[in-house]
Amino acid sequence: MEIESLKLRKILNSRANYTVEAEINGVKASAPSGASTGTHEAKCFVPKHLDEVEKLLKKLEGKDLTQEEFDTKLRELDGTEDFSRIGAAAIATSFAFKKASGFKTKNKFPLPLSNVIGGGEHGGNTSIQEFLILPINAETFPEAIETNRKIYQELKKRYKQKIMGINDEGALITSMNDEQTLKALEKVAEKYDAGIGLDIAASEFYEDGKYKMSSMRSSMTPEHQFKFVKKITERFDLVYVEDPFDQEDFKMHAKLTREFPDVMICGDDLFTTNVERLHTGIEQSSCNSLIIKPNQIGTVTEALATVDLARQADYTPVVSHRSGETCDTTISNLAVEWECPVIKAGLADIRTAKLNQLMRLWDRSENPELMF
Ligand code: 2PG
Ligand code: MG
Repeated sequence: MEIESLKLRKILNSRANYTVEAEINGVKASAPSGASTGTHEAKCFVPKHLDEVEKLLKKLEGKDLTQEEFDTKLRELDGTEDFSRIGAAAIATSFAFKKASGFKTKNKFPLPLSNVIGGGEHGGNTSIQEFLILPINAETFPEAIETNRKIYQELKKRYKQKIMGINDEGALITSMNDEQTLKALEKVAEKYDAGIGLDIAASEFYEDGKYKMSSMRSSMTPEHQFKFVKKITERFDLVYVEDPFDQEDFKMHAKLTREFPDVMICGDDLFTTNVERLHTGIEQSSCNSLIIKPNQIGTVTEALATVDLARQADYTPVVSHRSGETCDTTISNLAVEWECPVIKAGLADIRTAKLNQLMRLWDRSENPELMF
């Protein structure tokens, strides 16, 4: 695609912080941002002198490039390993380029994995960051959305006295601790035939060799953490467990994957959408699934390379939003184009943009089907 015009600007995100919006040939896209970020992620900040970054990237105007060439140019112009020069402008422009060149439409759709109760870095009283539901028995995308929506609404009604608000991802904040939350969720999820998942985001409470879950008043060694995760996975029949251990602990992730080969054991902070880190994971058999957040690596091309490697190694790619979001819907289209069986997003607030985009694509598709 020929780049006729490229512009950058600051816009607000869901946390009332600034993020970067890019506009290429009149098509806009913006960068998301995380709160529980992995150490090995690309830097996704708003550059202090955005006008200078814009000037730098404007060198690409007039060029006719493929997505891969465009993303390589971004790397060259930035000149650092982790995009510490152009920050969030990398993923914003890479998304805008992809959007402007068009997505492939397919008829296979991801299953929505929805964050319904939350805590940790996103706000809430649990140390576990996300209590998720996966509508494993849904036969269509609208049916899947309806299951998750009903669960969210029923939680709101049933636990009214215990609900204190909603957090950064539109998930409910309650007065319950982690185990009480699981018990409460179990009742509602069972009723609607959905599976329960967790994003433990354990790196956020791993300190000096111990997992310190303040909500549970516990401080656990890695072995104890393993036993705890094993216990709740069995007791609540979890279908999905993300980041149960620290982001450097490939071994423990491998041990849990051996124990539960049929549960999606998913690496987010562990892999950071990075091919090299996924290679390490594959060598050690750590996890059988991974989170795909394009802004963790900085470009669409590199995120796709990670998806390709995941597929070769039989890891399930889960395309995911970030806790700091905009109404950008690029990841919804990418989940379809890349045939990723699951998409992780919230159900309420600004997050509906991603799910509504998938509703539209489903509606327009001739013979749509769920991939999961
Ligand atoms: C996660 C994400 C999204 P954040 O940990 O999976 O839910 O959170 O964007 O804050 O890293
Ligand atoms: Mg995560």
